[in-house]
Amino acid sequence: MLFYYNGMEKQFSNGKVLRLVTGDITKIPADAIVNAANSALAGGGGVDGAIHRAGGPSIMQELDEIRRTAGGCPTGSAVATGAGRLPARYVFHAVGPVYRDGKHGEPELLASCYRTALRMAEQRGLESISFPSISTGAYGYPVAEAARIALREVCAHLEKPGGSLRLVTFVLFSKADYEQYAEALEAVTGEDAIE
Ligand code: AR6
Repeated sequence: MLFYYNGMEKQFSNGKVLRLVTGDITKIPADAIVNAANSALAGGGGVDGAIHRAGGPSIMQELDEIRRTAGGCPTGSAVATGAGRLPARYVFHAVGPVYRDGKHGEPELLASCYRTALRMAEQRGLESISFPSISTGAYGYPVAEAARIALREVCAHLEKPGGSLRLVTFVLFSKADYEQYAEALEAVTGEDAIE
């Protein structure tokens, strides 16, 4: 069932909730905040820059250590750090694909980012996680396509019984992105209804 308020919410029959809001992901409390990082884990602009600025230097210090031991993070995967001063326990730094033409594995790599972050949250017994729109800024992924992929993964996860996650929030940075996600949520929910 879809509910509309200062944002949009889908409630699953098992009580879990998917929420779409506009805003700054660094300001919204969640057990885990997902970052749209790069495979060098080197920091950057966009949401990555905002997370490091708001969270403080401890996040980059932890990433330095991960870089030293693991060398970085492959596209489609994610690594976890603490959240510094952010209103969260963890930051999951997910590496989305750079969009070329959609025929270079981009959909699967993007889906894999969301799946990996959801799995990392469940492994830690977390109840809430917030995502930005991974890959749709500097990495150029068309928002409408990315939204469908992201929402399919999250809906498939939340539909399952069990698990610790009760709330997944997409924090969209612009009204235009929010509208694309809202439209995609209607479409993905429609796909569910047909099955
Ligand atoms: N809260 C929520 N969303 C935000 C925020 C914020 N504070 N700031 C930006 N966005 P991008 P990518 C949105 O470019 O495409 C970085 O340099 C933004 O409007 O941050 O995955 C990394 O280091 C867009 O909708 O991430 C990588 O090198 C979305 O977040 C590269 O960019 C994602 O845009 C990753 O590119």
